[in-house]
Amino acid sequence: MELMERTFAIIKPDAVERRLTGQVLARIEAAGFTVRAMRLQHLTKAEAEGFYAVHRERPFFGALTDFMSSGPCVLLALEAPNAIAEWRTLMGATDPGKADAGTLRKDFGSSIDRNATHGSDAPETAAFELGYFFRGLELR
Ligand code: FUP
Repeated sequence: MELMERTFAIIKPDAVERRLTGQVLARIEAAGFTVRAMRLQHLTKAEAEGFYAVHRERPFFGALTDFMSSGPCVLLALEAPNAIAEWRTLMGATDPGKADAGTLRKDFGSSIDRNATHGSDAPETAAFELGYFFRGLELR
């Protein structure tokens, strides 16, 4: 049996504002992911800073956390075999200009700092990010 895995995903404020939520969710489900938890949430600046704490020394940290707290996000727990890597493949490269054809960031992202979606990059970050936003009861 294939080993199921969970990852944490965000439909970012740029995509929600442009009313792309439904299209992104359709692509998620068509690709075989099961949505295990989902919530619309307008992050505070402090919540965005906590989420991206690993990037706090980077020059783009202020702009990134301003953007992530600029409007509502859709927060998601996605499940599939090899979900972490599969979700990153479906998203495409961080910079939409470098993302492969058919990826979400290619199709829906505008720039490296408005790139439509987020996904955990490793099992440890998936565990942190899922726990940061979802309670155990929401993730059964
Ligand atoms: P990713 O894992 O693909 O989301 O990319 P990173 O962890 O490298 O970056 C996290 C977020 O920081 C990106 F989604 C967008 C933002 N970012 C910038 O705004 N400028 C940069 O030069 C790099 C990343």
